[in-house]
Amino acid sequence: MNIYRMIDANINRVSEGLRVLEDISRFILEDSDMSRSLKEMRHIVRKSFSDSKLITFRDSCNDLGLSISQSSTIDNKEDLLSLVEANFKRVQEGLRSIEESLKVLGHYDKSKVYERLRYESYDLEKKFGLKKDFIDTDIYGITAEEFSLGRTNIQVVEEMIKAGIKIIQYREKEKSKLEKYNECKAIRKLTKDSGVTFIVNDDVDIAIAVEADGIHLGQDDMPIEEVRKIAGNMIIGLSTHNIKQAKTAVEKGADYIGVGPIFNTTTKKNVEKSEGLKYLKWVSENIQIPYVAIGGIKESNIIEVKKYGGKCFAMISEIVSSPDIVKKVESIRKLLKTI
Ligand code: 3NM
Repeated sequence: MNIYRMIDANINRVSEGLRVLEDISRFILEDSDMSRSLKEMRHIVRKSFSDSKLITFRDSCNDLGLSISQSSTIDNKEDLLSLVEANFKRVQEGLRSIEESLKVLGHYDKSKVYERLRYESYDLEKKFGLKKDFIDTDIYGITAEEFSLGRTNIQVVEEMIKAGIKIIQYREKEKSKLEKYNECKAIRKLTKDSGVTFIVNDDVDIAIAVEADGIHLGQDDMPIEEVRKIAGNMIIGLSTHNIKQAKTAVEKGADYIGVGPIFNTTTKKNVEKSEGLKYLKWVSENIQIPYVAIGGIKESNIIEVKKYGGKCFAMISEIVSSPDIVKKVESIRKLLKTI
């Protein structure tokens, strides 16, 4: 049956991806723990079929798996990071395909094993330590059309990109789903063409549909663990307002946290209170994942935020309400260099 051939091809794909990653961790990064974990995963993938009837189908179609792997250009990567990313993707896609095929065949227990392996692979990718540090940048731009002086979100994003902002979040509370989807699709194209990280606020479905780099959640949104199940390895950010929320975000697997509001803001409705700068200082000293300071940050107070441990600064009104976004960003950057 063709579905067994599909499983076989994917077993090969997953094992090959794991082998490449294992070799990188062993010979280049010299990370024996990582290399062992990847090896164990590879053995589980191989072994889980050797004790089953499926093996008969595997042997009969080795050629297919081989030809797929030989025609693949996945290893033509110019740098290690791209190679690692591509191979984790290959592993995760293969695991998902096997998982779904097994469900169709009625092998539900085995399909659960593959689902677990897929989640483990997300963790390993994070631990691999080669993931792009997407927040290793100074300014985090966020859209808000109502404060954009009559400009559209698309025009503002174009300005932000021109200004050299490297991470942009689409945040729009009042528009319809379709309007948001259309804008996100256009922004995805602009950000992709310019190598800017693109995050969608709240709407996990839109983030997935437009292939955004990440999704940003609030405390009242779906739990991170659930979002992780559908968003896979996408960046997941979470707004936090106090120490307890920050600790929980880390435990639940957030890739970064928003820390705020640092100062009073009228941009976000019903924002939770926070100890602002004091909370930011605590995060800077105690939290190991990336964080972004947010809430009421302006050119006039950003130095203070930096002194309390701010490294990446999210600003809405200060940027989108500026008549000349390029000049505003230039001026903020110049100021940030003074301390
Ligand atoms: N989140 P402005 S404060 C979207 O504290 C948002 O989590 C916040 O807008 C939080 O830069 C905020 O105009 C609004 O003050 C930030």
